[in-house]
Amino acid sequence: MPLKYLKERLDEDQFKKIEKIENEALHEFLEKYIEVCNPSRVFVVTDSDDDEVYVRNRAIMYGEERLLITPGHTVHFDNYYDQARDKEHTYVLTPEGEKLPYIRTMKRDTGLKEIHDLLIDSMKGKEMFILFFSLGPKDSPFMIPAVQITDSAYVAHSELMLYRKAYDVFVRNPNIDFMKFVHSEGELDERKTSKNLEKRRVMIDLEGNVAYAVNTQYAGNTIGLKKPAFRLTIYKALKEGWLSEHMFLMGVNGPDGRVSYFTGAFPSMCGKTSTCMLVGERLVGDDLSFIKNINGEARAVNVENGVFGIIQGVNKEDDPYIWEVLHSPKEIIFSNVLVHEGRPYWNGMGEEIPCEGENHSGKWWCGKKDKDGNEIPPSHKNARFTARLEYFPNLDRDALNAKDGVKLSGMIYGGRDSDTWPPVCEAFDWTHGVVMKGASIESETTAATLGKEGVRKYNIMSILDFLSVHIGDYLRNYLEFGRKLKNPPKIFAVNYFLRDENGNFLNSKLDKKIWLKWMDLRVHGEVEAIETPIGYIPKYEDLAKLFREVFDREYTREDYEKQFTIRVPKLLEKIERIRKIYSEMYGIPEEVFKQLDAEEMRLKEARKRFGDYISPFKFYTS
Ligand code: SPV
Ligand code: MN
Repeated sequence: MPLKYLKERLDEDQFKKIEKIENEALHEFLEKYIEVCNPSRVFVVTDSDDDEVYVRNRAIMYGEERLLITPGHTVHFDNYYDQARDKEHTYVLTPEGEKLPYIRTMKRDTGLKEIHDLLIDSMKGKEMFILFFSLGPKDSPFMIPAVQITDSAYVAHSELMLYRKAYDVFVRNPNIDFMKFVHSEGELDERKTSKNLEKRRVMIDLEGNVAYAVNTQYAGNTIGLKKPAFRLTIYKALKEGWLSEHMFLMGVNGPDGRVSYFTGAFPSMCGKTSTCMLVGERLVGDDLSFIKNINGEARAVNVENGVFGIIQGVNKEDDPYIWEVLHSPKEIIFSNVLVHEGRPYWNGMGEEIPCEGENHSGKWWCGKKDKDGNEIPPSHKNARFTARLEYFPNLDRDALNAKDGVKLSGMIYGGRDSDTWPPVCEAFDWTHGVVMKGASIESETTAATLGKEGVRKYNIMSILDFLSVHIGDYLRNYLEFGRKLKNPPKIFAVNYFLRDENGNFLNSKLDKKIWLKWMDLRVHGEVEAIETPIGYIPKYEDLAKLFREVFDREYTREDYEKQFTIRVPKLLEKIERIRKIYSEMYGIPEEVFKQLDAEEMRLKEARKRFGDYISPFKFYTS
């Protein structure tokens, strides 16, 4: 009897919290992992403020977080070699370990055995936290209830800031179905960071609706509700016919107080955060969106309730909202930054950084090298901040809390592309957009990632790292989703990284605001556009007007012409690359190849008429 077992293992006050929830599956789940992980105490986190304060205090008491000078601010360090998602050791468990393109899979039985062996006694002498959340707004058609078990007070604390607490949902709804997350940071070293990194594992059990992480603390591996859950929700969305996407959600302010909502998918470090945080627009979410068909309309919500954002490069001028949040006395966890005299510092903050302190490598000084001889920067390039969305002055609160989500006007896809796509382009229709924009995203590697710079990497919908289903099935569901909508969102592609033949960027950082304003006008049918072989692009006159209105800036015909030139050879090369990728997989929907062929034909015809590099003005009258 699970409840009997729990009564024996839990203190009376903690057991009472569990007893209030009538849910056999939950009781069995807790019994199983208390037995396996064998913690010395268990704390059940309800929705009360007291419980939250308890978790926060434990994070400090156990040394996983340390107080900084500003009230509410703490710092957390991950192991020097535990600074990012561990793709190598993340597995999607499939019945027989079937291969899926671009996904690391493992036979379910084997994976479950491996992870459970690692979990045995993993919490001995430690405290287990049990937490209840809702992915998406509570009591909404989007809600997915979830339970997290973890022995990390830092992980529990982070989740309380990033997700909607939902203990009450479990109490009110006996036997509600839920997603499950089990995490143990494993043995810690003297700096309170995970020690046995060679035994670091993340396992996604689709069939059991459980995700596991062990011997790691880095949030991208351990915060069950974030990326581990994402693999489970992608699978669930496929089964149920909706979309779970790696997308921000934002509102763009149009004329006369109108707001249009957009989602946006970008690989990391390609402008995702800077787009949804644009000054004067409305932030709803920065990382994950659920999109459902509600009465024939595509409606979207933010899965989360907070931001786990990259801190490198955040400065006063470019990121005023984030800067303001990071400098207010609010609850913020800084991770893997440099700390000197109780203050956090990070690369690219636009202020002088001290030459000593403590960072992810321990005691740090300017010029310090790691054991491979690499110079250690003040903060890790993936150093982050964790903050609640409610702190952001640009938050669209109503949209965040709307139970039916917001009506989606458009979906944006972007990547780092120096020479192929124009700055903004609207797809002809849903199918064209899904295939030729979303499923064709490529992004060039940057100095920030390991390996060679400027190498184009295929990254379908910017979701490749997280896919848990076959790409063909994923695409079929996407295509089908749009077909069932009365009026599908318009699909746009953007490219903030286009360069001229001398390698100079053709746009300034803020031009993206103009593209968004143009999209808003397009979704309301208020401006015309020019038809090109790859989709609709803006008319010069409309952009010039927007640049004038928004920035009081002149936008020249020369700039427009350079930016929106249709680069036929580059576009054809891209089609070749994408076609090759999809032809090497099985089970890809026929539409994918049809769209690629049709676009190739259009490009070749245009080349016959106008040549290789075609001025946008050429398409004005034709
Ligand atoms: C990303 O890398 O896409 C992130 C950070 O949002 S992580 O939580 O590590 O996935
Ligand atoms: Mn992300």
